[in-house]
Amino acid sequence: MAPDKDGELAVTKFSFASDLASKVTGIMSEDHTVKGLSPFGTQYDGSNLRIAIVHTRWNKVVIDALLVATLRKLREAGVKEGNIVIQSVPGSFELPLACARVISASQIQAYSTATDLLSGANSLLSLDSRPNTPAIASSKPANIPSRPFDAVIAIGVLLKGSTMHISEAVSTGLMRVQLDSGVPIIFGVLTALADVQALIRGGIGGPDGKQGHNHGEDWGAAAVEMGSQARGWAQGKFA
Ligand code: DLZ
Repeated sequence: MAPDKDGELAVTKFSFASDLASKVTGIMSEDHTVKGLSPFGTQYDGSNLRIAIVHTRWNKVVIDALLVATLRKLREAGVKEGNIVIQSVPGSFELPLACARVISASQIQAYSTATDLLSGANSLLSLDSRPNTPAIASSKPANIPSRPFDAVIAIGVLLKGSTMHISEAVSTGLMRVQLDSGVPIIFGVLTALADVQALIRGGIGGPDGKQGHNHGEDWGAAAVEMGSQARGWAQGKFA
């Protein structure tokens, strides 16, 4: 006996659903679609970059894991220890202001270094040839890094539905900071529906504490890529 119309529809629906499910499973098992940043052809050199990380202290266990992976990736890309500045803030809501101020602080540092160098050069020009005079000694620039930050990584973990309004404010705020300052802000703010999801996204989920993908790696790589690109663009160069 031929199946009735509803039966056919049900079978068709079922096979469509199972096809879709297997496609989704297939997609999810491919690393780069779901699990993180797809590798880019260019290998960026971070050895000349200066990068800030601003992280929150809410949900510290996940934050610590994200921070470790971010730092590991920066070091792997050649970013020097002395060129990484880490600052902490209470929660994600504080991230936009902190990132904006941290960028300004690095510009102030760079400006004072340039001024020190200039006044040092001026003093040298006005000096006679006596070596090691106090004026020469004081003309050495203080040990302040001479570059403003090339990129800032903002790291936070927002948990559960009650923080969704914070999440929106933070992403809008961080976007504004990067567009206003011209300094790339790497968006390292996870919004998770439950603790378990946050742990997975910090690569410390599951019973063994090793499940998931640590997004900090992606943020470290993104900071080096965007920092290098933005510096090139500022000089009229394309990679
Ligand atoms: C208030 C609050 C809550 C409920 N949850 C989180 C969170 O899950 N993650 C986070 O980073 N911060 C949270 N905060 C704190 C706010 O971001 C902010 O620090 C305070 O409201 C003080 O401005």
